[in-house]
Amino acid sequence: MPIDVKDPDLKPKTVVKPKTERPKLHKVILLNDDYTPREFVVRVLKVVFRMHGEAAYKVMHTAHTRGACVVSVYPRDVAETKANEANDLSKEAGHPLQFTTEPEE
Ligand code: TYC
Repeated sequence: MPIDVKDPDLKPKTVVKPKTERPKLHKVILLNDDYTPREFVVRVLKVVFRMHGEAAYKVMHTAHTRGACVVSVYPRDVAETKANEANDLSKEAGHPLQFTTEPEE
């Protein structure tokens, strides 16, 4: 006998909704300080966050004038790795420059 696709016994009785939500992206935030040279901030933004000159300068300048600036958003592990990398470079160079991460709303 051929399969009758309209046969109620063959229809799914429950609809399974996938429960997995997309994991939140995390912001990397650049904090201003009074001591780190502007050129160093721009260099870190270029090297660690792969930003081009003008965009890096704008982010640095926004943090400088407003106190902080979102650099970019990434999956949590990438955001934390990049923030740590940037903080390590700053520490090694003897600058107090700080990057933090936080989940997006
Ligand atoms: N405010 C620093 C200075 O005047 C430069 C600076 C900019 C430092 C942005 C940190 O996130 C920063 N030398």
